[in-house]
Amino acid sequence: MPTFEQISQQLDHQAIEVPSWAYGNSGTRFKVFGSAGTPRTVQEKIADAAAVHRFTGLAPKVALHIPWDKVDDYAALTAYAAEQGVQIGTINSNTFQDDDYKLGGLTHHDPVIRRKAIDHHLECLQIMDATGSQDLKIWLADGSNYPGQADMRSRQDRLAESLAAIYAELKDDQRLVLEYKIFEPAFYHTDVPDWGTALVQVQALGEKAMVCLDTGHHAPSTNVEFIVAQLLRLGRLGSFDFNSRFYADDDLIVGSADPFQLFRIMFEVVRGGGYAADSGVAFMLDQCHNVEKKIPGQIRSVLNVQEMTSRALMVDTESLAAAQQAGDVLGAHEVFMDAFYTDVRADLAAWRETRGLPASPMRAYAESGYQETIEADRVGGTQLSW
Ligand code: PSV
Ligand code: MN
Ligand code: MN
Repeated sequence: MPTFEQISQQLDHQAIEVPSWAYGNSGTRFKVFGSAGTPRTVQEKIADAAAVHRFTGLAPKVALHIPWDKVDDYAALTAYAAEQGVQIGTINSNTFQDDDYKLGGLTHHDPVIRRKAIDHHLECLQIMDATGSQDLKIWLADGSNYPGQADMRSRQDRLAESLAAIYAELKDDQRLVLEYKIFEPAFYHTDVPDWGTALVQVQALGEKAMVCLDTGHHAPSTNVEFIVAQLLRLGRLGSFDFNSRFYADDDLIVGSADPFQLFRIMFEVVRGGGYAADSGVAFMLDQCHNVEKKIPGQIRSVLNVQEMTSRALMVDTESLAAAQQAGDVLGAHEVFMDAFYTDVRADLAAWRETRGLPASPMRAYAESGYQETIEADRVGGTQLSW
């Protein structure tokens, strides 16, 4: 098995994009809890994202969600982010919080609503021009609750037309990334429920259209790493929304519910070339911190991704291939598990110190006083949700 030393240089380029909404208050449909220090402005969300990067060196970009993060001057916001030491990353559209979208957005039967949804995406593209963002990420709440409620088939056609209208406005260096989700908020059918549908839709658009894989968006027991392998094989894995789940789209800290799954996913990422610095795969978090503090929640998350990436890089691929080739079932399995069971935490702590980072970002954050400062300073104004 390769040693940590042998793989450690490959950790240098790791970058995980954090979501602006992770810093806002969140909750369930039962209750959104307020918490001291929660951002009241988009700038405060960006400052918190920058803190995650300062303590970990892992999170140089923050994704925005429009209109949650709408501002008047995106050039000024981009400059503000740079002052804080981060960049604005993916722009996420949002057609799920407006009454007009009750029965759908890009798939709606009414051309007026459809046009409104398309125009929202064109506005997102303009924001990307101002922020220098590469990716427009589209997740749709579109679907239906009752059999017969909607014509599922014509909605696919309308989706294709709407996406084509948006795709036509992309600049050469911009991409459209389509995110699928099995259910919720629609409970009977969802217009982009799975990777197959997302793939069919993006393939019809062209080379700059990709699929986003949110790890919480599958049926229980789905082999998510198989989907990773397949999308990479087809050159269509645009991004991840990392989180973990016990039941549905729980949006918990990545690697907390099932670290082994995160390891298996990262192994397929590495195996398929998705970890190369120029692979075009954007690694993002999509999480909400309902009960834990948000900044340490994000720090824990990026560290979990780093830890499982290290272990995945340590799989002895030569021995694995040899065992597979020899039909040695348990031998191959053992090679795989050896890497998974390797504790790299002390190595990572030392690695961080050689790069001027705190050995324990969690402890360093707790001792830094940042949390106390924001809790004392951010009184008054309205706390943001999501
Ligand atoms: C939908 O569940 C989703 O995963 C999409 O990425 C949304 O943009 C995000 O969550 C919002 O929280
Ligand atoms: Mn998501
Ligand atoms: Mn989700």
